Parts: sequence; C-alpha cells; structure tokens
Amino acid sequence: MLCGGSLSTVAALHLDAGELMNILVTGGAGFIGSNLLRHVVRARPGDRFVNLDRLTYAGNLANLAEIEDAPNYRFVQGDICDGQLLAALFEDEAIGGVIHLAAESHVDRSILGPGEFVRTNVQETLALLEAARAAWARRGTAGRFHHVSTDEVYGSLGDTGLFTEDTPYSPNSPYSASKAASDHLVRAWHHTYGMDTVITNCSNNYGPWQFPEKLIPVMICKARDGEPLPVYGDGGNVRDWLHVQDHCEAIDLAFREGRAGRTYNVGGDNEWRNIDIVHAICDAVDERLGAQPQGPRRRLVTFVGDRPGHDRRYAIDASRMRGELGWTPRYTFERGLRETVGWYLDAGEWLAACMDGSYREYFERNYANKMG
Ligand code: NAD
Ligand code: TDX
Repeated sequence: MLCGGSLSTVAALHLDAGELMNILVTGGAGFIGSNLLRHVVRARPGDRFVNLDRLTYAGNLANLAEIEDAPNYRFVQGDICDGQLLAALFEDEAIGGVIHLAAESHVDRSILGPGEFVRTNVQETLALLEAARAAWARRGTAGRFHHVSTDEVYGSLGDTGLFTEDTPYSPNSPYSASKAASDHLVRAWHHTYGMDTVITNCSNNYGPWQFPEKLIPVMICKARDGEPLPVYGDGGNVRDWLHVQDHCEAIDLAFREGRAGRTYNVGGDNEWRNIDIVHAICDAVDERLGAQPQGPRRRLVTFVGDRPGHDRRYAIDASRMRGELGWTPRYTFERGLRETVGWYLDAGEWLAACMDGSYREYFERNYANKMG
C-alpha cells in the first residue's frame, strides 16, 4: 500500500474545504472525457474545468455541445506533449488538479501502429507530470494528479479469478504496454517526488458517444445496416462491462477522496462473452427496428480471424473502490445496453460525421486480414 503522509493530508483538506478548484482534464473530447465533463461541469458548479484535447480522430467537440457555453468550462485545443502550452495553462489557469484521460485507446489500432501509442500514452504522461510538478513547486502547492487507466495492464485471466490492485502487471498489447508504462511513471512521481497521485484502472466502458471502432458501437451500426458482424476468434473472450456514467462517477469520487499514491480498480462485476453481447445487441436492434425480412439479425454473426495476442478474460475486483470510497455502479447492464442501442440508433448524424475517409481506411486495414 502506498500512502502519501503529509501530502495526502494537504490534498484532503484542500478538497474538503469546498474552495473553488481549477481542474485540467486531458482528452475531454473523447468518449469517457466528454461523458465526465458533461457530468462534472454541471454537478460541480464551484469548480472550473479546462479541457485540453488535441482533437485526434477520436476527439469530437460535438460530444460537448451541451456544456460549451457553461461559465465554469473552457476548451483548449492542443497537444499534451507541448511543454510550453502546458506551462502557460498551469500558470494562467492556476490549475490545482489534473484528471488525465488523453490517450490512444484502441487495441486494434495499437497493433497496426504501436509508435503513436508510445508517443501519446507514455511521452505525453511524462510531459504532463513534469509540467504539473514544476507548476506546483513554483506555487508551493500540492495539486492532485489523477491518472485514468485500464484493467488491461494486468494481462489475461484464466476461467476464474479477478484482478486486484496487487495483481502483477503483465500487459500483452502495445496499447496495454503503453498504459502500463504510464501507470509506472505516475507511481514513480509519487514515490520519488511526493506528488499527490491517484490511479484508477477500469474495465471496458460502454455507453453514448463512444467512437464507432469499439465492439459495442461497431456491432450496433452493422446490425442496423444488416452487415456481417465480425466476431474475433471463437467469440468466447470475456470482458467486464461498465456503463461510462458509472465510471465517471468513480473518477470524480477517486479524484476528490482517493488516498494519495493509491490505485483503485473500477469494474462492473458484469462479465460477458463477446458472442453473448453481440447476440444481445442483435435482439435489441430487432426489437427497435423490427426483424429483417431475411430473419433475425443473429444470423449476421460472422466469426473472423482473431486479434493477435487477444487477451482471453478480464474481470475486476472493485472492493477497494466500493469499501474505501463508497462507490456503487448504478446501471444494470440490461438498462445500459438498451439505452445505448437506442442512443446509437438515434445518432445517425453524429455517426456519419465520425465515419469519414480515415475511418473507412482504418476499417479496411483492420478487418481485411481478419475477413480473409
Ligand atoms: P478516446 O480514444 O475516446 O479519447 C481519447 C481522447 O484523447 C480524444 O479526445 C483525443 O483527441 C485525445 N488525445 C489523444 N492524444 C492526445 C494528445 N497528445 N494531446 C491531447 N489530447 C489527446 O478514449 P476513451 O475511451 O475516452 O479513454 C479515455 C481514457 O480512459 C484513456 O486513457 C483510456 O486508456 C482509459 N480507459 C478507457 C476504457 C474504455 O473502455 N474506453 C476503459 C478503461 C480505461
Ligand atoms: O469488431 C470487433 N470484434 C470483436 O470480436 C471488435 C472491435 C472487438 N471484438 C472483441 C475484442 C475484445 O475481446 O470484443 C472485445 C472488446 O473489444 P474492444 O471494444 O476493442 O475493447 P478491448 O480491446 O477489450 O479494450 C477496451 O477496454 C479497455 C478499450 O478499447 C480500452 O481503451 C480499455 O482500456
């Protein structure tokens, strides 16, 4: 167990005092970041949120239209690797806390091009840690640095068992290796420099505004259009699914109340085989749109070549998050999936804007060798 002694006390006092806090959120135009900002900008009117996002293919300001004019919100387009921009932001905005989400986040893309994952996930985390350390040292304050990470750093489970915070790291993809490296940097900045850090390692998220490259939105879009549903391998890989809103509440809680230097696992206690999720999506789309003349959409399932290095099973033990911080997920998977399917079926314009030329190019590259 890591404990930050006096620094954690300072941070807890600062956050409990209910003073105005200026918080830098990185990657806030992506899936989880935009859900988080729509939540906290309204739930925490006494805090100010500065969203720094480079707007890669995965960043989309349309996700934030509901809050773009909020008085406690500002968007800055920029790259976290830009040290000068970071120094100016910490200074001008008097940033007192960081919630770091910016990353390359898709495993299949990391297999096609690992270099960008190391640059973005590792080097940018280093740049951000150093900018925060310098700014807080200059100001003589102990700001909080919350790093948002993934359960994939722990590797793959067999048929039983759960990932705890003590499970040794064993990343298997370029994506998870780059996230593991960034977690280690954050941990080291706590031990070496006494930075007030928190890391959350979360399982698979689903919900509205997820870029249509991940399993659930890919399958909803293809089922809607009556296209083949590409299930990797035998479809028996297991993921632990959590609604993004529950993850965002966990992030907000851990950022405010988590102990300095501590890691918290976040998960839904909600394991599903991929093939069962795909069937559930087919049924939900049939229910909303009616079955096709050719028959139910389950017939569209197409087993394709496997993802290289495909982790078999992830499952999270979130008892520290529940016991220490009192977090409980509120969504049942039945409700969350039904609402998510409905959201995507109503989001034609948003989806069409995501599916531009570079999206089609990625899709062809990723699926060409799997479809054979
Ligand atoms: P996402 O791909 O939807 O969004 C990433 C965002 O980061 C985008 O808005 C992008 O423009 C921005 N970004 C990328 N590089 C940047 C840079 N150099 N400078 C500034 N901004 C940059 O990702 P997501 O699914 O929302 O994931 C957010 C975080 O949560 C990631 O760190 C990811 O590893 C982690 N996570 C995701 C999941 C999941 O299921 N999606 C689960 C656990 C943890
Ligand atoms: O077309 C597909 N067919 C398929 O069978 C896709 C896109 C995925 N899959 C499988 C691979 C996985 O077993 O579905 C499962 C989920 O795949 P993804 O949605 O790509 O997620 P995963 O690789 O599990 O990683 C996700 O969860 C952890 C996020 O992308 C990460 O950012 C997060 O850290």
